[in-house]
Amino acid sequence: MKQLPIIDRAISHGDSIAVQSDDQRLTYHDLLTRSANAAASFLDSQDDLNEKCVAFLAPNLIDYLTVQWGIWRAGGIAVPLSHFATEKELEYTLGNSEAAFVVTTREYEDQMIALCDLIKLRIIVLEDIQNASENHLPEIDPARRAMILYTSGTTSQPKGVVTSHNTIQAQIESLVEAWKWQSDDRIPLFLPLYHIHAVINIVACALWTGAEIESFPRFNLDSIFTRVAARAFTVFMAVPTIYIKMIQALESMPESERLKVLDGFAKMRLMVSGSAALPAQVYEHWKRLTGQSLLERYGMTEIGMALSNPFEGERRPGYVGQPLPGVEVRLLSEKGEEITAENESGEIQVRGPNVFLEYWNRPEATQASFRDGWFCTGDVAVLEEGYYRIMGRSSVDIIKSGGYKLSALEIESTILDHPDISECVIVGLPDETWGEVVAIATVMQPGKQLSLEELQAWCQDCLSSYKIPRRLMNLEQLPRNAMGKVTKPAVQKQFQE
Ligand code: MCA
Ligand code: AMP
Repeated sequence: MKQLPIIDRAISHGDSIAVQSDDQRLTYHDLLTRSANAAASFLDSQDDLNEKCVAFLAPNLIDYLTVQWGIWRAGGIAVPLSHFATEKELEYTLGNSEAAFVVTTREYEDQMIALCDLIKLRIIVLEDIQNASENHLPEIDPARRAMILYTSGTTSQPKGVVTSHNTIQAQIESLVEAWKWQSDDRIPLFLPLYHIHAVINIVACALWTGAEIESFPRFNLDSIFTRVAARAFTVFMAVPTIYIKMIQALESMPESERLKVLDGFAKMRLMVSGSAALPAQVYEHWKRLTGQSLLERYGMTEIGMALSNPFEGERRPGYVGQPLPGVEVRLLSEKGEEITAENESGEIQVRGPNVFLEYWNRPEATQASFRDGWFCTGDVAVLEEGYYRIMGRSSVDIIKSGGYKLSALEIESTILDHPDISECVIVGLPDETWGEVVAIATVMQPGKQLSLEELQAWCQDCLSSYKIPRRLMNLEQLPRNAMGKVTKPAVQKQFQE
C-alpha cells in the first residue's frame, strides 16, 4: 500500500531513536506501531476519517506524535490544542474546527471531559486504546488536508491555517536542504507543540531525516543547560526571548559550570533563531559567548519558512537572508507595484508549494490574503546588499511577545467582557526580553477602579498567560481624533513617556 511520505521514511529509519522524553525512548518502529493502533481506534468501524478534524491535547511529544500520526494515518486533519489555553480558548478552537472528536491523555482527561461534556463531543483517552491485532488503514492522497494550526491576526478571533500533506512536505524539504539536516542530528524540543516553529521546523524536519528529538516538558534553563553541557545536541532552535534568557542566566552562573555549558553550545553544528526579530546586539552577544553565529530566519504559520540566512556563507545580524529553496518572495509597494530595486521597502509576498491551502471555513479571509496567487504576509521588508531586512508589520493590531503572535483585537474583545471596563485599547510595547509586551489603556465605568493586578487576576480565566496585559494606563486623558478615537501610536507614545 502507498503510504504518506513521512510514514515511508519512518519505516526506513526503523530502530533508530526518534524521541527521548524523560526515561522513555521511542524508536521510529515504535512510533509506527503506536500510531497505527491509534489510527485503528480513531477509525472505529469507518474506512477513512475523510478529512474530519480531530482535536488533540497531548503535550508530551511521544503521546503527541502517536496521536498526530494516528490521525494522519486514519485520514483525518490533526488539530493540536494548547495546554496553556483557557477553557474559553479551547472551546473556541473545538467549535471553530468542528472537531469530530477529541483525543487526550489521562493527565488531561478530567479537564477535557468537563469541556467536552459541555459541548457534547466524544473524547478518546490515549491510554485506553487497545492494541489491535490487525490494522486496515486507508491509503491517503498527500494532496489532502493534514493539519490546522490556529494563528492570531488582524481579526478578533484566531483563524485556522489549513495545510495539506504536500504543503508540510514542501516546508520540511526546503529546511532539510537549506540547513543540511542529518540522521545523526539531535535537537532539543521545549517550544509549544501547536505552533509551526516546533511542529515543522523542529519535530517534522527531525523525523523526516531520521534524527533524534530530546523532549522537555517546558522551557527550563537548568535542565536544558545540563544536557547542553553533556553535549547532547547538534542542532538548537529557539525564539529570541530564549537566547536573551540564556545570556542572562549564563552570565550569572558560576564560572566552572558556565564553561561546560558554553562548550556544549560551541560544539553544535547549527543554532537557529526565529519567530520574532533577533536584535543585532543579541546576535553579537551570543557569538562572543559561544562562538556561534545564530542563523536567523523568517516565517509565518501560513507559509512555513520563507527567508533564511545561509547555512554556509555570511549570516548577517539584523537580516533574515534570502528565499529558501522552493520559495518565491517578492516585495510589493503601497501602490501595488513589485519592487525590483534594493533599498525600497514593501510588503513581503510569498508563493510556492510551502504556502497553506486556506483558512478553515473562511473563504473570504483566504481570498483577501492572496494577490495574484501571492500570499500577502503583512510584514514589511527591504532588500539591502542581497539580504532581506524585516522592518515591521503593516498592522498595529499584531503583537509578537516571547515569539507568540497575539491579536490586540482578540485581547480587547475579551477584556471588554469585564463589567467595569467601558473601553480599552491594547498595544504592544518594545521590551528587551519579550520583544514586545502587552499593554492596556482603559476607560472605566463611572465610579469604578481597577488595578493592573486585579485585571490580571480576572484575565487568568479567559486569556493564555502570554496574552495578559503587563502594563495599564488610563485612556481618558489622551486626545481623541475626529472619529472620537485615541490612536494606537498615541497610546504607545504615552506609555513610553
Ligand atoms: C510569560 N511572562 C511574560 C510573558 N510570558 N511576561 C511578559 N510577556 C510575555 N509574553 C511572565 C510570566 O507571567 C511569568 O511571570 C514569567 O514571565 C515566566 O513565565 P513562564 O511562562 O515561566 O515563561 P517561560 O517558560 O520562560 O516562557 C518563555 C518562552 C515562551 C519559553 C519564551 O514564551 C515560549 O515558549 N515562547 C515561544 C512561543 C513559540 O513557539 N512561538 C513560535 C510561533 P512571573 O514570574 O511574574 O509569574 S510560530 C512562529 O512564530 C512563526 C511561524 C515562526 O517564524 O516561527
Ligand atoms: P506566526 O503567525 O506565529 O506564524 O508569526 C509569524 C510572524 O512572526 C511573521 O509574520 C513576522 O511578523 C514574525 N517573524 C517571524 N520570524 C521573524 C524574524 N526573524 N524577524 C522578524 N519577525 C519575524
